[in-house]
Amino acid sequence: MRILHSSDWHIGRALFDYSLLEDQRYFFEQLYRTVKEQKVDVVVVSGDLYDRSAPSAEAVALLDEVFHHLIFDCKVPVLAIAGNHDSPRRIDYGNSLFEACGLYLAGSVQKEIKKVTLQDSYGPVNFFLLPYFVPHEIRLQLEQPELSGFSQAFQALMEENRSRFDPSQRNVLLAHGFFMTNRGEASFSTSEHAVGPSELCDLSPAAEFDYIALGHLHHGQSAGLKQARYSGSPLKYSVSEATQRKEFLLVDLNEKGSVEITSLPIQPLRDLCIIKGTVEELLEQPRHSEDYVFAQLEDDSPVLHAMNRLRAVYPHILGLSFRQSGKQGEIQRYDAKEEPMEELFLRFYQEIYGEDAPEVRRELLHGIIDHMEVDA
Ligand SMILES: [Mn+2]
Repeated sequence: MRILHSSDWHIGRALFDYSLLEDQRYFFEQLYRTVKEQKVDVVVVSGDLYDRSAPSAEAVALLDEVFHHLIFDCKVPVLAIAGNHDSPRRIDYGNSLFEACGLYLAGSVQKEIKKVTLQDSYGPVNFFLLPYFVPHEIRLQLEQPELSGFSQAFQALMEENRSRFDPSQRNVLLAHGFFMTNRGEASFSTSEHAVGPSELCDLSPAAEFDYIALGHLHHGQSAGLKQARYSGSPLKYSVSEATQRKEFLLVDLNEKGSVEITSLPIQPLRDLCIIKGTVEELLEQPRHSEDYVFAQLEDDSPVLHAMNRLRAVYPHILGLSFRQSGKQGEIQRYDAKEEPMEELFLRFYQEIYGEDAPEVRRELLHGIIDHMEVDA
């Protein structure tokens, strides 16, 4: 059985002011092509289908279109769970009806983990769909108030479902959260839900699964066990993800014990890059001008209207930063207690514009300060 594992679609997400719906649509076209070309048997999505718990109408319509296309045009079943960005109850909507078409959704965590069994020539493959949970939900579901933390809650839930797990068959777990067996390997980006040590969930109780399809971390990686993988998000969803490589995972489960994982790179409509140089350099020799760019400016002093000037050449510029350290980049101190306000302003003006304020502006400034002092 060939599984395509993806996660963290975050449909409806915006990057600064730019809606990513067009970029997401472009990604889904690639998903459909890959499913057909690679003869995928089932698509699994490990949470964060939407970016928000109350997604926009456009986002809902896009996910609807994606599920429809995968099921009716690509003719593959789809298994998906809610992530921490999704509303569990909204993801649960219609799930018993949708199952008749081959769409299996798990929104809220239940005592009995949803189990979906598919068949191939080697026999059954059991998929366990565990949506994002917090320990409190497991305490309530299992009526075990003493459970503390993610690891204990997860272990208890696995224990509860042990009798439904046949280790002689092939078993796949879908889960969303910060699962690790080796913390040192984790790699985060700022677009993920803040991760603290208390959210770390030990994956060892699931060690018997043949494959664990994880979601939550946007950087594709192993979760300590070689058969436990984060597919990562399909697109770069924050500047901190600029250097990441985005991928689909193809997982081949043949006879029991045989698992092969292949990574397929995703080609974005627009990449997200960090560009470095002075404003003049970036304007004269544009690179990545069609991509989403974040400019790290290397000018010696602040540049007026830098954002607007760069936008003319980089229509998808996200933001910019000025050099923070070094003698020339040091920010001058302005202390109103030590210097008359008028002189302070003129010195500031000189620094920003590189020239003294003309007479007309000096007069204007003088008038304003006079007025303020009278008022005070
Ligand atoms: Mn998440």
